[in-house]
Amino acid sequence: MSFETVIVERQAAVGIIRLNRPKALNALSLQLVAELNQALDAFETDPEIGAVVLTGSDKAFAAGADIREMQPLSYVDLLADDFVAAWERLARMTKPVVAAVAGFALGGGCELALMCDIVIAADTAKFGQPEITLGLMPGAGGTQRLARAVGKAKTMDMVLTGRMIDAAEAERIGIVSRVVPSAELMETALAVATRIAALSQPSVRLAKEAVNRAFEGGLADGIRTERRLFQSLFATEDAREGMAAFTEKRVPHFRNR
Ligand code: CO8
Repeated sequence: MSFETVIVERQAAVGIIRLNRPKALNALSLQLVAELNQALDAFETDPEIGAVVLTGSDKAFAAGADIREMQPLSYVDLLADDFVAAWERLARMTKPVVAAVAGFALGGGCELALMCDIVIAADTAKFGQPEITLGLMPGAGGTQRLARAVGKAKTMDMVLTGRMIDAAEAERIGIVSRVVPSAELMETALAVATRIAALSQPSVRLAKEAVNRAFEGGLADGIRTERRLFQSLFATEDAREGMAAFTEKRVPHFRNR
């Protein structure tokens, strides 16, 4: 696959997508989102791939939607062509996606990170929802996913003031899973993705689905879904193998069945 605005690579069972519009700090143009989606589709359907790492450059994960592209659009244009809907592809991935974030993750860039399952940040990372400073507001799930991730106090602070927070604060409030020195960012994200890709894929997929359910509906519905998914894993050979390996004190050999 060859694209203009993303670079796609693979390392064993891990797919790597690097956002690549360096002159615009990886602003998320229509072309970039379309190419990102094609790359995600390809990894989603590739049986050799068990997890994906999404990253940007040292300076920017992504500085938001492309403001130059949005500037001429009217309300009616957005009603007629719901281009924000294309952004949701990432959130619909069934395979785990690890975000490796260095530099700016702003606006739609922060929202993309929030759609990922695990966010590893370099100590240089800066997160923010600055749309309010443009007379706008977050439009790709930011108000909803951020509120679920960090609660009302921090969400209102970020969304209503547009201030940026550093990696340490992002970790403290729950946007980020781990902060590492920037030189170790990709190595760490790849290690996390490689570890996940080596596990039983049915259990990874259903565990991801169950955790996501916690953020989509009410508690009773989430608990019920979790129980059904947990029960269904007892139909897999991998669960038999995993439990047998534990009791036999050996390493499990998962075959994704
Ligand atoms: N869109 C378009 N171009 C951008 C963007 C952007 N979001 N961010 C940076 N650029 C461009 C700059 O215009 C500049 O280009 P040029 O050299 O041609 O002038 C280049 O990238 C470098 O940027 P700066 O010179 O500004 O770099 P600095 O290091 O001085 O500043 C900042 C970096 C602080 C990140 C600054 O660029 C900035 O504030 N960028 C805008 C951040 C922002 O407001 N993001 C939110 C955008 S709105 C949004 O994301 C809404 C999402 C809604 C859902 C999706 C709907 C499509």
